[in-house]
Parts: sequence; structure tokens; C-alpha cells
Amino acid sequence: MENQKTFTLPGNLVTDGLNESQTVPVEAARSALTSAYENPVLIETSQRLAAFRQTLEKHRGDRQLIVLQDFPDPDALSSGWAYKLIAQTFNIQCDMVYCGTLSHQENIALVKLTSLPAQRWPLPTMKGRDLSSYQGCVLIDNQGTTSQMMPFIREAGLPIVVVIDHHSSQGEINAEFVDIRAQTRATATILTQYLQSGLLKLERNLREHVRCATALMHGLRSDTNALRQAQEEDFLAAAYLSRFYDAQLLSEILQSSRSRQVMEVIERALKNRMVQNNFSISGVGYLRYDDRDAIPQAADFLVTEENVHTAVVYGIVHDEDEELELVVGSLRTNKLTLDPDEFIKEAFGQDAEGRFFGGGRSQAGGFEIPLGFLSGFTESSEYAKLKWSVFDAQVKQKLLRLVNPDSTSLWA
Ligand SMILES: [Mn+2]
Repeated sequence: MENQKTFTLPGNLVTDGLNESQTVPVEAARSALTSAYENPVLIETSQRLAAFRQTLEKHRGDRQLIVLQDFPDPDALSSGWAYKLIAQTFNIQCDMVYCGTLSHQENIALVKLTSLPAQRWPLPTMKGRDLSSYQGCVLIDNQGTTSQMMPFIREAGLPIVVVIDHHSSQGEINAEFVDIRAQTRATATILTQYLQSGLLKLERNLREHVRCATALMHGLRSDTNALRQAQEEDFLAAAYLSRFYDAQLLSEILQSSRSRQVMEVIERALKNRMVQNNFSISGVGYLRYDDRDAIPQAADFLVTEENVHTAVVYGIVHDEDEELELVVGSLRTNKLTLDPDEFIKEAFGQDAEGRFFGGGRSQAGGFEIPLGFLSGFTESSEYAKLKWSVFDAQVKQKLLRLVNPDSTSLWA
């Protein structure tokens, strides 16, 4: 009889109700294939979705700590929020934390205007925190390498339950559920796909949902250069979010203005830049911890110059509270064949423990090099100048080796 014929579905197609056996009656196979064809996102994520759901199910009733990178950007903040809302439906309570600062004016505006539930846990307060009320930690838009909180989390024995990220792999991670998609432009796109697939049904009349959708729209716009570098999946995610987000609120967030300090760093970056082989390289000297986000903004600006495809801006960031100093740098590129992750890893290499000083994602990257023994404020401005010129020359030298392999010497 016709209706007793069966069909074996491809292994990557797991749809609701069919995830036990892949061999199903022809009619069921036909409808599963048709709906998958109509919504390609579903095929991509269905297997992961099942695994994600299973992990959340297993941790019902837990309390989790969502750890964002030290200087969270809109993609991280909004994706962390979406995870928190999804987890809530599994009765998992999450606290979303970061230990640096929100220095970009747009990020401050995002958090304020949407009442985004992220908390700052400054590093000096970490020692006194009791992490025993949490059963697990969740890394969103990072893999633990960009948070100074991680040593404390490891020490507390908090297991990493979930990792969702789009940066290139930063090495082995031991987590229950890992969804790392280096080809995806924004983590917000990944979280939006999870929302869309039904893990949490967004409601237009819930203020928190509207605000989170607005934050996700901002996150995915900001990681795709205002959608200019968006791919099909980002547009699909944005299309879905467009049903829920508040356009007025988003434009308020985007209209936030730059601080005077940021303007001054951009000015220094412009003045100090050297352009070689379509790379624009600029050291901006010392800057306060709170102004650190001026560095990527300056790189965003320098890359807009004619005949420049890649900009690298760096400076020495000092944290007065901690007497800590580090070289912080950002790379921005329009050159599609340049892989920022590879470039930065190759330029700066690894520290004594084998950790890379930085990495990246598509079209953007960053690095942080601790000054270690040379850290710390000094009374002598001569000494400060000398220190900067040494680090400036060292960073330039490392970069120029890749930018212009023929002339290896700065001094030639
Ligand atoms: Mn991101």
C-alpha cells in the first residue's frame, strides 16, 4: 500500500516529533522536507536546537552566571539578554555580568534606554564574591578568553554549561553545549534564530520582549557594519526582529553622541597614522580605562580613508584603581581576504602560557598585551614618553612584518 512506504530523512534534518527515528512515512517526510525547504534556517539549526533544548532542560531550576567579555559590545549585551530570557522559560535564573566598563557611548545608551539587565562586577570585587549560589556559567559572544573573570570562575569550580559565539575558535573549551559559528556575522543572529525556532515566543505587547528585540537589532547591526556586511541569515534574523523591535528606541540609541575624550583619541589616531600598503597604523599613546572604547572607534574611522583597507589603532590603557597597564589595540578591515583572527595571532603570537594576545572575527579583531613588570604610573613624564615609544615601536614592528614583508626594519 502506498501510505506504508517510508523514507529516510537526511541526518541533519531533525524536526519536531521526528527526532527519534529518521525513517518516517512518506507523507511525513514530504511535509518535513517542504517546511525545511521553505525555512532553510531550520535545517541549519534543528540539530543544535535539539541539543540546546536538552541542555536547558537538564539544568531546570539552576542559577547561572552569564559572563560577557570585559568590554561588552551591543552584540554581546543583547545576545546575553536573549539567552537570559530563553533560560527563564526553563526556570533557570541568570545574572549577566562583565568586569570591565561600558565605555562606548552607544553601549551606555543601549543599557540605559532598554533597561538591559547587565551588571558590572569590577575585578577588585571578584575575590569577595560568593559564586557558590551558581550552578554554571554561560559564555555569550566570547569563549572566556576576553574576560578577566574566568580565573575566578575556574577557581570556584563553576562548570561552563553553554558557549554561544561567532569568533574563531580560541582553543579547546570544555562545555556541555557549544555553538560556535565563525562564519556567522553576529551572535545576535544566532540567538534570534533560537528565538525564531520557538525556544521563546516573543510577544509584541511585552515591554521586555520589545526592548530585547530592539537590543538584538542593534547588536546585529553593529556587528555587520549597519547591515552592510550582513549575509542572508542576518537579514532573515533582522526581518524577524522587525516584527517586534521599537524603531524609535533604536534611533535614540544610535543618536548618542561621542564624549570629548573619544573625539580626542580619534584626533590623535588621525594625526599619528602611518599608511603603508593600504594599512593605516596608528598609536594613540596613553588613555584612561574608561576611554578604552575610543580605540575601536578610531579604527572604524581610519578605515574609511581612501586607499586604506585595514586600520590598526592601539594605545596603552591604564587602570588607576589597579595600577594595571596594557597595550590595547583594534583592527578593522574591508578587505575580505584578510582574516583578522589569523592576522592578529600571527602578528603578536602567544604569551608564556601559550595564550594568544588577541583574535578576531570577520572584519574586526583586537589584542591586549599586559605590560607586566613595566606596568604602573610614573611621576616622570620623560619615563612615560620613553615607555610609550618602546611599545609603540614594538607594536609597529610586529605589524609591519606582515604588512610589508620586504622592509622588515622600521629604521631603514
Ligand atoms: Mn559579536
